[in-house]
Amino acid sequence: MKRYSAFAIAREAASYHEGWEKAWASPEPKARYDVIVVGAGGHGLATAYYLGKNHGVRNVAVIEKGWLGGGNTGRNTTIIRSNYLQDPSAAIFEKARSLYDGLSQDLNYNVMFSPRGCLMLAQSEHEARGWKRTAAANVLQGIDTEYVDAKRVKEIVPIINIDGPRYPVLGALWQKRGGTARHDAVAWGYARACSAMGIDIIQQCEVTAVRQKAGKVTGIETTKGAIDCGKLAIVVAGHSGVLAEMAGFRLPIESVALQALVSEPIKPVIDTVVMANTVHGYMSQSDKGELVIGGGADGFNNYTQRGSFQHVEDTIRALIETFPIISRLKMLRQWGGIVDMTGDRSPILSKTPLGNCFINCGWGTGGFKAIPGSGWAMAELVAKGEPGPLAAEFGLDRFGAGRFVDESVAAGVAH
Ligand code: FAD
Ligand code: PYC
Repeated sequence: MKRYSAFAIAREAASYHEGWEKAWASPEPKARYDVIVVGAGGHGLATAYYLGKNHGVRNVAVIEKGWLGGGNTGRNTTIIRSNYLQDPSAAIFEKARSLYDGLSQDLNYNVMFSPRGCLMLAQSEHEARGWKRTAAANVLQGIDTEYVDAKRVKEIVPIINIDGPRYPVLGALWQKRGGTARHDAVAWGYARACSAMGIDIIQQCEVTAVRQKAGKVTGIETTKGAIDCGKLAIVVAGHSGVLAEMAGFRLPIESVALQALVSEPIKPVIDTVVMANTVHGYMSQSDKGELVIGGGADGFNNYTQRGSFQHVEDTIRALIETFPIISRLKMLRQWGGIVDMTGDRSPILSKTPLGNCFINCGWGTGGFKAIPGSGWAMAELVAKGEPGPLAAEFGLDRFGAGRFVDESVAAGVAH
C-alpha cells in the first residue's frame, strides 16, 4: 500500500487525484482464520492491528455487521483524557492517551489528535472534593492533571459563566494533554493499517451464531456463511450481551442509549473540552465550527441508535446557565449510540468460559479515548491466552470476587 505523504499529494495532484488506491480491501471471507474479531469499531480494529503488529498474528478477520466505525466509534463526542481514579484504569487510559500522541505517524493516517486540554468542572462542594482527590491520585499514578480554581477556569474558557445561580463553577480538574481526535479517522486509520498487513475486514456480514465443540469455539455462522477460527474475540460494545448469549454465557452488562448533538457551525469560541457532569452536559468545538454537545445516558435499557427531544431539551437547558452564549444557537443534528455499562463502570477485557474465546466490552460512555490502549491489551490477551498487566484487573472474575474497579465518578458522563 502506498504511503500517504505531502509528496504523494503533490504526485496525485498531477494526475487529477485519480490514482489513489482504495484505503482498505473488501475481501470475501476465507474458510478459516487463526483469529476472528467480531466488531469493526475502534476496539475491534485496534485489536486486529496490534495482533498483527505486536504479535505477528496476521491470519485475522474482522467481521462487521454494518460498516466499519458505524457503531459507537463513529457516534461519540471524541473526548480523550486519562484522569481516572483507580490505578488500573489510569494505566490503560494513559497508555491509550500516550499512543494517541503518535498514532497518526504510526498508522500513516491523520487521526487529527488535538491535545487541546480537558476541564471537568466542579459545580458543587462534593464534586470539588472528588476532583481534588482524583488530582492527588493522578500525581501518584504519574498522570499530568491538576485541580484549578474558578478564576483559572475562566482564563482557560472565557465564554464560561462561573457565577451561575444554581451551579456556580468552583474549580475544575484540568488535564492539559487531554483533548479530541477525529473518531472516523481513528477507525479508518486502523482499518487501512490492518488491510496493509493482510488482515481481512469483512463488512455487511452479521455474526448469527457461535459454533463450539467440547467447551471451545470452532467458528461462527454469519450472513456470508460459516467461518472457522482458532480463537474468537468478541468486541461489539452495546451488542456484547447478544453475542455472549450466542456463545452461551452471560455478562454483567446493560445496554442503554447515549445521545449527542451538534449546533450550527460558528466562529471559534472555545478551544478546549469542558465537561459539566453535575448538570449532565459537555461541550467542545469541532474543526468545522459546530459545538459538539453531549448529555447523560438514558435511564432505561434499550437498543435505539437515535436521539430524543427530551435529551436535547434537558442537556441544553442544563448547559445554558454555564454557557449562556449557546442559548440562541440552532441545533443541527442529534444521534445516539448503544453503550455497554458494567456495574463498576469499568471495562471487561477477559477470558470467557469458552477456552479460546475472549471478550472486550463494558467501555460504556467512555471507550473512544481508550481505543489504542484497549486494542494493545486485548491483542496481548488473545495472542498469549492470558492478560498482560494492562488487562489483568479487568477480568470477568472480578464480579464474582467483588474486586470492583469503581469508576462511577471518573467515568465522566452521568449515568
Ligand atoms: P463500536 O464502535 O460500537 O463497535 C462495535 C461494532 O460491533 C459495531 O460496528 C457493530 O455494528 C458491530 N456488531 C455488533 N453486533 C454484531 C454482530 N452480530 N456481527 C458483526 N458485527 C457486530 N467515549 C469517549 O472516550 N469519549 C467521548 O467523548 C465519548 N462520547 C460518546 C458519545 C456518545 C453519544 C456515545 C454513544 C458514546 C461515547 N463514547 C465516548 C463511548 C465510545 O463511543 C465507546 O465506548 C466506543 O466507541 C466503543 O467502541 P467499540 O469499538 O467497542 O464499539
Ligand atoms: O468519557 O470523557 C468521556 C466522555 C465524554 C463524553 C462522553 N464520554
